[in-house]
Amino acid sequence: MKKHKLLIGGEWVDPQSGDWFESVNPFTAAPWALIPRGSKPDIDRAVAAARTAFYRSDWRGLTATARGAMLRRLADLIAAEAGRLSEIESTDNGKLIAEMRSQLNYIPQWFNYFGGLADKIEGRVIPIDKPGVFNFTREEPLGVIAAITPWNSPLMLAAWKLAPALAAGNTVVWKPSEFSSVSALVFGELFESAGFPPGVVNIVTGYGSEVGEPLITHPHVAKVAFTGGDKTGEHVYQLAAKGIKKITLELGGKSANIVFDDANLDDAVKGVVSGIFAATGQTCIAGSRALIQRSIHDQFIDRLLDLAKTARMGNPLDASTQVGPVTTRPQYEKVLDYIRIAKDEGAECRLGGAPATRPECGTGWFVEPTIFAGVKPEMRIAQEEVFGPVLSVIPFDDEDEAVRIANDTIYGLAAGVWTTSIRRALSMSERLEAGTVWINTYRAVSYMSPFGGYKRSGIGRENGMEAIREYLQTKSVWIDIAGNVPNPFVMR
Ligand code: TXE
Repeated sequence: MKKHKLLIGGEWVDPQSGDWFESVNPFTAAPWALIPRGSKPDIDRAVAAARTAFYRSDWRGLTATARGAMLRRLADLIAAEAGRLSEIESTDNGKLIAEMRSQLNYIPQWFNYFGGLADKIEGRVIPIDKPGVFNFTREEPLGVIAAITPWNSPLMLAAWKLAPALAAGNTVVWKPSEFSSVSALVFGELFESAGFPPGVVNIVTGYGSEVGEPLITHPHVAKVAFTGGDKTGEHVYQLAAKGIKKITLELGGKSANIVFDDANLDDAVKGVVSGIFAATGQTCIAGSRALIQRSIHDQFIDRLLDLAKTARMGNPLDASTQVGPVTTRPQYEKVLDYIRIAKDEGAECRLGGAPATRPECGTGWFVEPTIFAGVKPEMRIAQEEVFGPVLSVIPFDDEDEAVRIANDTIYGLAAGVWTTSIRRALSMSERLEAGTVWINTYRAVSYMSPFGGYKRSGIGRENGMEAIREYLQTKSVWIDIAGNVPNPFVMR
C-alpha cells in the first residue's frame, strides 16, 4: 500500500503525529492506501506556509494575467492526468468510472474559466457626492482560505473552491475528506508543475476534529469554504463565527423532482431515475423526493420500477456499471437505517429496501436501488437527507400542492420540474425555494452557473461570476484632490 505524505510549503512531508490511517476501497471493503493523520502542528505549519506565500512577491507580486495563466496551465495538466485521477477517485470512493472520467475531463474548465476571470477583477470609480475628492474601489484577496471537502466528488468539489480562491489571489490550505484523500494528494503534485510557488496550495489530510477544527479556528485563516453535511456545517459555522471569518457552506438537500401530468413521461422517468440512482444517490443535489401528479401516479411508478429494476450494479471500475457501492461503511449503515425508518413509518417499499447481495457486488457496501411509495411529506424519509439510492414518491393534486410539499423542508438546494407548459415552467421556477431549478432536465452543473443553497442548504454561491466575489473583499480608497484640509472637527 502506498504511504502518502502531506503537502506543506511545497514539500512532501510526514505528519507530525507519525501516524497514518487506511483508505478503504468501497467495492472490496479492503484498505488500499495509507493516508497521513494530520493534526494541529501540521495545520500550524501549513497555515504559516500559506500566509508567507500570500505576502511573498512571487505570488502577491504576480500580475493578474500571469496568475490566470498559471491556473490555465494547471487545467492542461489536469486534462493530461484525467485518466489516472479518475481511476484513483473511483477506487477510493466507489463512484462509477464513467462519471469520474467525465468529471475529471470537465474539471479543467474550472481552472480555465476562473483563470480567465483573474484579470477581469476590476474596481469602480465612484462619482462621489463630495467635491474635491476622488473615490475608487479595489477588489482584494482575503488571505488564507481553508477549503474543506467531502468524499462524494472529491476533486470536483475541491475545484469549485480552489479555482476561484486562487484566481482571486488567495492561498489555500485544503483538507480533503478522510474517506477519499488519495486523489487530492496525487492532484497536489500538479501545482508545482503548473508553476505555483511553494505554499500557495497546501494539503493536510486527516479527521475533522483533528485537522478541520484547528484549521477553521486558526487565527490566520481568513475564510472557510466547506462542503459537507448540514450538522457538520452548523458546527463549522459556529467555529468560524468565533473568529468572525467569512464562510461559504454547501450542505446538501432534500430536493424535489416534480412530474406534472403534461410532462413527456419517457424523459421524466429517466430524469427521476438519474436524480436518485446516479452516483448511488450520494450527491447533494439528489432528487430524493419524486412528487408525482395523482392523475399519472400509478402508471408513473410502474414505469419507474421498470427502469430502476434494470440498473446494473457492480464494480465501479467497469464502464458498464450503473450503480456502484456506497462510499463509506458509516454511510452504508445510515442508508440501511433510513430504509428501516421508512418501513416503520409505514411507507410502502416497492423496490429494493435491503443490502444488495448480487454476486457482482462482491464484498462491497451495496444497497439495492430502493423506491418507497405512499410516502407522506411529514415522514422522516421525506424530510431528512439519506444520501443514498433511496427514493420517496409522494403524490400531489395541483401546482399549489406541489409547491407546498416541495418547499416544506429545511433544505433548498435544487428542484426538478417536468412539464410541457411554459407558463407552468416559469411559474414553478419562481415559486420553488431552491438555489437551482431544472426544467425537463436534472443534475446539470457548470463552472459558469452559480450553485448554492437556499435555507439550510448553505450560504454563498460556488461557480460562475458569483463565486469569485466570495473570495474577494472590497476596499474603498479616498483621495483628496482639492489640496485643502477642511474643518478637522466635522466629518467630510
Ligand atoms: O460528512 P461531513 P460525512 C451529508 C450526507 C452524509 C452526511 C455525513 O447526508 O450522510 O453529510 O457525511 C470534515 N470540523 N453530506 O460525515 O462530516 C470532514 O473531515 C471541521 C452532504 O462524511 O460533513 C470532511 O472533510 N471539519 C455533502 C468534511 O468535513 C470537519 C457531501 C465533510 O464531512 C469536522 C458529504 C469538524 N468538526 C456528505 N467534522 C454534500 N453537501 O454534498 C467533519 N469535518
